[in-house]
Amino acid sequence: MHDIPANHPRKVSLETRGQLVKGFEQGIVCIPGLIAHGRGEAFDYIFGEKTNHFAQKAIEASASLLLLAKKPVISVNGNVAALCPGEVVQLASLCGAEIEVNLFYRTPERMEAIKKALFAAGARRVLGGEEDEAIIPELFSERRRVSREGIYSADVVLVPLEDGDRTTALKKIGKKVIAIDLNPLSVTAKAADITIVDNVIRALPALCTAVNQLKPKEKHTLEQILAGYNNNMVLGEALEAISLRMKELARR
Ligand code: PTJ
Repeated sequence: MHDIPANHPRKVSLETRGQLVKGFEQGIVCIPGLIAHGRGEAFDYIFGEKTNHFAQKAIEASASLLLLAKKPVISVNGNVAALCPGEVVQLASLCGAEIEVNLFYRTPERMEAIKKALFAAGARRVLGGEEDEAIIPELFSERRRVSREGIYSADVVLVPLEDGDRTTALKKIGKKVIAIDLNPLSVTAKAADITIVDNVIRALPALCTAVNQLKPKEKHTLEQILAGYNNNMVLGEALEAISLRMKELARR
């Protein structure tokens, strides 16, 4: 990949694309993953490429839920493994979560390449692809195949950057789902218990910070944060932010 000049106005965005292209070359990211990133980028541009107040609220609620969980699991796909493997490992260790590879466009080669990237980032255990996998009912994509020790027996599942149907299926079998999705209109964003409308490259580090800050708090404080959280309201705030930003840009 080309080096991006230090003063290029789109440096971070271009470098992020570069990470995905490298991930594709290493067999981690699939071609549709590159397209999915483009959709995310478009929303991120409108949101001002920053962690907005609605995302921060969701991050705090997510940190509380992860800390209260008995068995939290972080689900990892190709894009997340290419963009933030270190943050996945850090978050898992901070909140005692399992890491599980779960892919929509699943091949044995991609499962292995993603596991390798996570181990290289410091993971000690990565689930996914075991011989005695469990099946999530009413889910017909490859994502239905999950680890018995991971997503299948989890109480809270974090699904950064997801496609539509799995969150609904996970909810039907009693899981609490935290999604990270820049599109506040997506099926996943609407179905999740908590939706962090932010770029994974900012949301995962911010989630690590929030978990660190909330870790010493009493259980009832975390429960109060969760009780005061309303995902529909947060998604509404994200949509309002889009509308305000458009008006602001139109006035310039
Ligand atoms: O690695 P695999 O095989 O599991 O496949 C992964 C993809 C991403 C290809 C698959 O899950 C897919 O097709 O996803 P969708 O339906 O395109 O949905 C991806 C969602 O993530 C969209 O709503 C995007 O706006 C959003 N998104 C893309 N990039 C980011 C993002 N959200 C947060 N941060 C991003 N960097």
